[in-house]
Amino acid sequence: MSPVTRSVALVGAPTDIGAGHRGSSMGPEALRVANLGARLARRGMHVVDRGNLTGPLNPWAPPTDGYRHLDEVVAWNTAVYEAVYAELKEGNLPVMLGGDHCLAIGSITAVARHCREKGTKLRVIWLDAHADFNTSQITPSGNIHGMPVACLCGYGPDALTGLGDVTPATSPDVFRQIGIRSVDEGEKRLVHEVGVDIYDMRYIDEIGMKAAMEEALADIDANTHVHVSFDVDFLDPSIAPGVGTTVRGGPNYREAQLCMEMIADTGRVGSLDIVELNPAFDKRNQTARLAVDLVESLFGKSTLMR
Ligand code: 6HN
Ligand code: MN
Ligand code: MN
Ligand code: MN
Repeated sequence: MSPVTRSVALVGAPTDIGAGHRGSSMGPEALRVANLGARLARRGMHVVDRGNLTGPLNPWAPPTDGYRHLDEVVAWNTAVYEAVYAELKEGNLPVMLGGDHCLAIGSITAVARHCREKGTKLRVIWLDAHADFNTSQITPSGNIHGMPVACLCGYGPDALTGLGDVTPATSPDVFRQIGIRSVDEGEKRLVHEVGVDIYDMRYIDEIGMKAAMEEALADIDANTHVHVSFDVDFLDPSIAPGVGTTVRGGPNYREAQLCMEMIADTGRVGSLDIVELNPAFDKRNQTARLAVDLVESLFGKSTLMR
């Protein structure tokens, strides 16, 4: 671990604009109630909570041309992009508190720009049950939280693929997707076509979380910025019921903890999204508390005795 005190900036983005269920708009507050800031401070980090960004309300409208709420999604992502870029520019480690996963378009577009300016290599560790690689042509729902990785790789509407300094913001080789177990028909064809590196649950079950993570983290070096996009539905719903899109067969607590500890061991984590937490589906904030516990592991809390 680096000896310098990391300055962490919490940036709330309270919206469910890209989701198929209402309620992830309450995610930032649930994470605060679960003591995210104090827990990270206890790990020796300097934590500032920037409060919440603002943006349009959710009109809860049907899809138009394959997208639900495109204008509102653009507005929220523009706010996230600017806020996350400003934190990186100041040397802070931004933690974007979602909100649904469409907001990763803004945060990762900002991180990609920061990496280009710094000359660092970007790696995105995408922890999710879903590949989030739909387009307006193939989406079964029109919900943009199913599209962020595609948008970041240039497959999406101009207003989202061109949010940053360069279009597209990233490319498929930047991503390592872990925990995937629910991918739509057309989406599956597309991720194969563009070559996204996916560590699905079948693979993790067969070789184990340790070997899977060793592969996923293999080419991270001293000049790599690791961005973690933590969709809470990555976790098995038996331990994490507080999400709108539960999919059975996810990592258990020990697997998730190992995954986070191994990412922490790289020492290269430079930014984080915590998304899709939906308190309307949670029980006594347990999923928020679990997410906070795992984020502590991501920032160096270790069960290791040797
Ligand atoms: N997430 N593949 C489904 C869709 O509607 O596109 C679900 C997406 C879920 C997205 O959980 O971030
Ligand atoms: Mn997701
Ligand atoms: Mn998901
Ligand atoms: Mn950096």
